[in-house]
Amino acid sequence: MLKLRQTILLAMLSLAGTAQAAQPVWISLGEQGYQLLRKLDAGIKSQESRKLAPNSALAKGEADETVHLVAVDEALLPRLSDAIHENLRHCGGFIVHPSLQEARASLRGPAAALATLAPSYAIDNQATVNKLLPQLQDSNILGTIQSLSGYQNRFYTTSHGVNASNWIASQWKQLAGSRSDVTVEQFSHASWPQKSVILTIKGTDNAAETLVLGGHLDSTVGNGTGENSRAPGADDDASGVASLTEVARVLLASNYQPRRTIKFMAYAAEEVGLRGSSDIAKRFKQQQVKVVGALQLDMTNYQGDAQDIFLFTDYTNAAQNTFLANLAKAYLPNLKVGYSQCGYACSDHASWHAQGYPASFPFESSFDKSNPYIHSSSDTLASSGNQARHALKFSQLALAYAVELGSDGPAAKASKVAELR
Ligand code: IPO
Ligand code: ZN
Repeated sequence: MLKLRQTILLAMLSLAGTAQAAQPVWISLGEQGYQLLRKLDAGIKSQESRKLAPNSALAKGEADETVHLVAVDEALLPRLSDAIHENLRHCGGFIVHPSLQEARASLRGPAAALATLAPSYAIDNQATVNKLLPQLQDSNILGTIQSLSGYQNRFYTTSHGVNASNWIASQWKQLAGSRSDVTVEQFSHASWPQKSVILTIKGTDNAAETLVLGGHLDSTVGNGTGENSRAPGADDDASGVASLTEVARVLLASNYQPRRTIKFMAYAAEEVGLRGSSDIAKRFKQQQVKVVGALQLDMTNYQGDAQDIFLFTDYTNAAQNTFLANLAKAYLPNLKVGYSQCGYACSDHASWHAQGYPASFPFESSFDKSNPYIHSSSDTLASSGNQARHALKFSQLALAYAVELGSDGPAAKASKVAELR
């Protein structure tokens, strides 16, 4: 009798399982996030844990952290994201891995960097940068934020989220015009319908080396975000995509031709574990694309603190961060630069960092004074004061970054020229 009841119960459970399409996925997360996860489901157990050595190759801020590898039901992820956001004032806070094997690899730390990646951080393109900087206009950024936050939401599974990706692709195609060295593509992800968008300006003579400037196109209001949820995501992260769109506009309108290849990316599915950028960074690593630097703009338009731009020191590359501080000093001397940390893989820069690529994350405020409206229906332009002057500073820094790193040719060629003289 007991046996029969158990069998029926099991059959019901498995039926319920198919109806809900509950999918186990592998995630990694820090100690605090793990404890919150166990509050949501006490049955969950870490498959593997690793204590990060205080002076490992990982950047500071990641020190002393235990990282856990856990299999969880995919349907639990939005609730986990919420719990982390509410309790730790973090969002995301975990990384989704496509397989146990890849999850294990990630726990071993950032993949070894490709051997050739050591760009010169010389600042020597003053003429171009100073000509282009004044062309960046906050009114254009404002317009893009308005359009993107006008979508009901940009969640990675909704029709609106799909439409927002298509809209960015069509805007970026307009910027590209008829230039044959500029392409716009949508990167399809296997597990959800929202595509990432990539605009590429092909390098003239050092095209294999690539710069990535990215932000995420999706938005969320956390647990249960669906077709009818209102998630304007004006700051998180319409602002970052808008800052980048303005940089692309000015570079293309001026017919700037980089020597290295420059890629602008609007990532899908950041809010659910950096999934879009993780797919792309892994693909690039697999194809041995020489990414000499990745810059992430996620939240650029809410000034929460006295300083203008905060460089996040964890999950980022210290040398590239110093380069950004030097760019600000050289080109934007009125801006105050601060430093802060997330304490976890808080945005898409962490996806590039995890693959061993140099990544940086200039952010709108310190961690402690960050925008309190994100992940709610109040993340509107009004909550950022109906302006885009703060976001403009990030366009300026990103343009200087794109031109200074984008204008470098192959080192061997440069020395050959020197020999001939
Ligand atoms: C984010 C949020 C707050 C802070 I401080 C730093 C970074 C990233 C935000 N876009 C997010 O929700 N990531 O999941
Ligand atoms: Zn967010």
